[in-house]
Amino acid sequence: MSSKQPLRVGMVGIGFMGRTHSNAFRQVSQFFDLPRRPVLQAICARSEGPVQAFAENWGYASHETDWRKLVARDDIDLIDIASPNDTHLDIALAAAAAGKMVMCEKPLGRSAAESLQMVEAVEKAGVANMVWYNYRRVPAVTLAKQLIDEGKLGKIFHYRAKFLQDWTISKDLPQGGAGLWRLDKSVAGSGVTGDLLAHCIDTAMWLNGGITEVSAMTETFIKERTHTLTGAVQPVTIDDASAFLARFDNGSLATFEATRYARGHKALYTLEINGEKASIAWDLHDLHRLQYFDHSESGRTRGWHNVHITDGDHPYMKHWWVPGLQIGYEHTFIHQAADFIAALDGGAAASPTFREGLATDRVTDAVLASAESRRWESVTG
Ligand code: SOE
Repeated sequence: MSSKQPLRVGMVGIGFMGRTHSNAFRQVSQFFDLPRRPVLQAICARSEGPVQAFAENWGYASHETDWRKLVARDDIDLIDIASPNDTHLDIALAAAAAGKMVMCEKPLGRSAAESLQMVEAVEKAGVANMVWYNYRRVPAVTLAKQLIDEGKLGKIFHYRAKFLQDWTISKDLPQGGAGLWRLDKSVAGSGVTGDLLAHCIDTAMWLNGGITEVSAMTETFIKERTHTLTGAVQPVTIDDASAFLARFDNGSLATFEATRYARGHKALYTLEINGEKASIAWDLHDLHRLQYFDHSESGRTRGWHNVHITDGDHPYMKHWWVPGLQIGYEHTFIHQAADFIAALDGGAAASPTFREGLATDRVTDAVLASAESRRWESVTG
């Protein structure tokens, strides 16, 4: 038995994100020395058979089929929301009212208005909270943050980000239901703007500060799809592709693009930052490498460095294997769980908090508003 105080996790959702979060809470104590030890206390999903199977597979002590029962249990400390976006608001409000800590998968709300309610609820209740924007915790991206904060890039001129996928190109793909709720606006809130650009915006504001205004365009390439659950052919109301120009508080300019129609790209998240003294580039398909160009180097050998972010002095890496050996996507969630638990020990709140998740949703709202109005829109709030 561990002498550490348990952190009893009640998770909602058994899809892709239910698995990444469960894996994070299962593994984190083995690799990070933390003040509290997560215990997989209960998993919740609507269907008895699948949730029971998930509980057995991941080692949850119990399961529920109604999230309200989960939230009411007094043997749960933390509610982790890994269910579709239309469930985030109600679960978060109830969890905060019950005095539980709350973690929530991105995007926080389907709109900034929903996210604001969640922020007010957790802040009023004074409970720890965090949004799972996992890409900040790729060691190479965290190193980029350190280099920028140390002033290595100097004044930033440009920020460029893309998140490209190709999984919805077929017109025969239905919309709605398990796995495909991301295509259903009433459930997801938006298409690639909330699903993919939200990642790019979260990382961008973390690395480069607030975004003040945006000018966007979106497109829905396939106009009608069959609904998985009802069989009805219905209009597609999500954005399949979304691109925008932005200005940051610090005066830098940005371009952002996300699509599910970039044939050949499965999850290509890339970013590049150009500063007066140096530039940085990163690519999710090569996630353990950071491309770095330092203009102060001698001109004769100056060039882009391809740095392998696997050494003990790189962010998070001392917790893993030996220098030179890589880690992957799932580790970003483990890092996020570690930072959340470490911050419970009285330190600063682990970032991104719900308030920071709201800031991202304010930008995605402005992007969708600009695509609609065909004008520049200010980011409000
Ligand atoms: C969509 O395909 C998706 O799974 C997003 O929902 C995730 O947030 C992203 O990390 C990968 O792509």
